[in-house]
Amino acid sequence: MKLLNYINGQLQEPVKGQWLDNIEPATGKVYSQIPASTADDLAQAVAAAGAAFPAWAATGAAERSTIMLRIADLIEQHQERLAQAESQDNGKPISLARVMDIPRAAANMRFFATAILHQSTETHYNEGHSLNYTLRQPIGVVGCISPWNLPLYLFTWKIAPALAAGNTVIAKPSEITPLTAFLFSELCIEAGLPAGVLNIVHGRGTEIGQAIIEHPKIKAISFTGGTATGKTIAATAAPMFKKLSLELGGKNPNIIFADCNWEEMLSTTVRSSFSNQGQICLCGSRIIIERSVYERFKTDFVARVKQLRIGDPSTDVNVGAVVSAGHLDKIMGYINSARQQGANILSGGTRVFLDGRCAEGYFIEPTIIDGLSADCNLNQEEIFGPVVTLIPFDTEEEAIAIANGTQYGLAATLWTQDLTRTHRIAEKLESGIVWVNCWLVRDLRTPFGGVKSSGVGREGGWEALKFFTEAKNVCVKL
Ligand code: TXE
Repeated sequence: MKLLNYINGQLQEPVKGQWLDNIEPATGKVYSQIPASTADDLAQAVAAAGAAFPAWAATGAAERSTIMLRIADLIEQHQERLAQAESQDNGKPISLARVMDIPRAAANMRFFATAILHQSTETHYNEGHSLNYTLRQPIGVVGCISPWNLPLYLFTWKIAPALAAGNTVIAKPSEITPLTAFLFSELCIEAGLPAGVLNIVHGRGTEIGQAIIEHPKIKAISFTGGTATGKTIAATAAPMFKKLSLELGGKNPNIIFADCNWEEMLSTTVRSSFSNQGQICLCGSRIIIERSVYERFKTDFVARVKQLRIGDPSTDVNVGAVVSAGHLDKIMGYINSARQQGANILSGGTRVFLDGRCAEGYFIEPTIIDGLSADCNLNQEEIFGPVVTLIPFDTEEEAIAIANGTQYGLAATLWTQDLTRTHRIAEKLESGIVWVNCWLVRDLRTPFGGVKSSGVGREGGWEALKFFTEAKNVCVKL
C-alpha cells in the first residue's frame, strides 16, 4: 500500500519519487510506504495554501463550520476502519483506538467547528476619548506538526482550530504513524473541503518537518513532540518571528496520600501508568506515595498490573506494542540502567516475544521499579513507555519538592480526600494541568499545555483560537 500527499485538493506522489517504509509495530514488518516529501512538495503545498487563503478566510465562520462538521460526521461513519488503521499503525490496542483516539478526533473537529460560531472579541471604551475594538483575524498559512502516540487525535487537535479560525494549513503527521492522516485526507475530499485549505505532506521530521519550520511563508507553527525537537524548532522559528505553540514532554508526578479513595486511585493509576503502553504525554510516570501506605500500594498495584493482558493489539488486550524498534531500545535501555543502579524491578522488566503473527513485534511488559533516588535518570528523563517508578514521601513539603524536582511540568495527579490540602498543593505544583482524584478527564474548553521544558503556550478552547489569529486593535476617536 502506498500513502499519498494531499496537496491542493489532490492525492499525489512525492515530486522526487522517494518513499519511506512504514512498519507495523505489532509485527515488526513493513506494510506500507509513505512519501519522503521534500522542499519541492512543500513549495506546491504552500502555493496551494496561499492561493486558498483569501477565499477560506472570507468564507465566514458558518460555512467553515458546516464543512468541518461534515468531516466530523465522516470520521464517525468510518470509525471502525480508522480505529483498525490506528491500531495497526501505532501498536495500540484496538479497543483504545475505538473508545479514545477516533471518537476524540471527531470531537476535535466538532468542538472547534462550533466554537468558532461563538467567538466574540473585546471592546475597550475609553470614556470621552475613544472606542477600541479588537479584531481577531486569521494569520494566513500555518504549520501543524504532530507526533506518533495519539496520531489522528493530536493531528485533528491542531488543524481544527487553525481551519476554524480561517487559516489554511500545511500539516505533517509523524512518519512513524502516517496512516490515519492519509485516510483523513480522503475524508476531506469527500466532505468538499476546498482545494488548498488543508495540505498534508508526509515524510521525515528532519527533512520535510524542518522545511516547514524554515519556510518564510508559514507564519505560525503548532508542534507536539519531544522536548529536544521542540528546542530545534524554537531555534529555527523564533528568529523568524513565527508564532509558536510547543507541547513537549512530561515526567508527570502522581501523588498519592493515605486518605485517598483506594480503589479509585488504584484502578486509575493502572490506567495513568500504562494506557497506550505509557506513551501519552500525560501519563503519570513517577508515582509518589505517602510512606504509611507505601507497602500496601506496592502489593496492590503490582497485583493489579500483573492482571493486564499483553498481546496482539488487534485482539482484546490491555497492552499492545510500543511504537518502533528504536523506541523499544530506548525504553529497554532505561530498564537496564535501573538494574545497573541496583533498583528493584517489582514487575515486568523484559521484552515479550509472542507467537505467530506478532513474533517480531515490539512488546514490553508493564514495568514497575522502586529503590531509585528522585534525582536519578529514570526519575528525571522522559521514558515514554510502560515503565513507572515508585517513590515514598513522609511530608507534604517533600511530596511537592519531589513532584517539582524535574525540568518538566506538564501534568500532575493528586489523590487525597482533604479539600484544603488539595488547594494548597495544586497551587504549588509546577505544572500546566493538575488532576485531583482523576486522570485524563478532558474538557476541550480548558487551557492545555506545560511549564518549564514541557512547552510554551496553551492549546484548547479560546487559547487555541487566539493562537491561530492575530489580534488587531482599532481605535476610533469619539
Ligand atoms: O519525536 P519527535 P520522536 C517524546 C518521547 C519520545 C521522544 C522522541 O519522550 O521518546 O519525544 O520521540 C517531527 N522539524 N515524545 O523522536 O521527533 C516528527 O516527524 C520539524 C513526547 O519520535 O519530536 C514528528 O512529526 N519537525 C510527545 C514530530 O516532529 C520535526 C509525543 C514529533 O516527533 C523535526 C512524541 C524537525 N527538525 C514523542 N524533527 C508528546 N509530547 O506527546 C522531528 N519532527
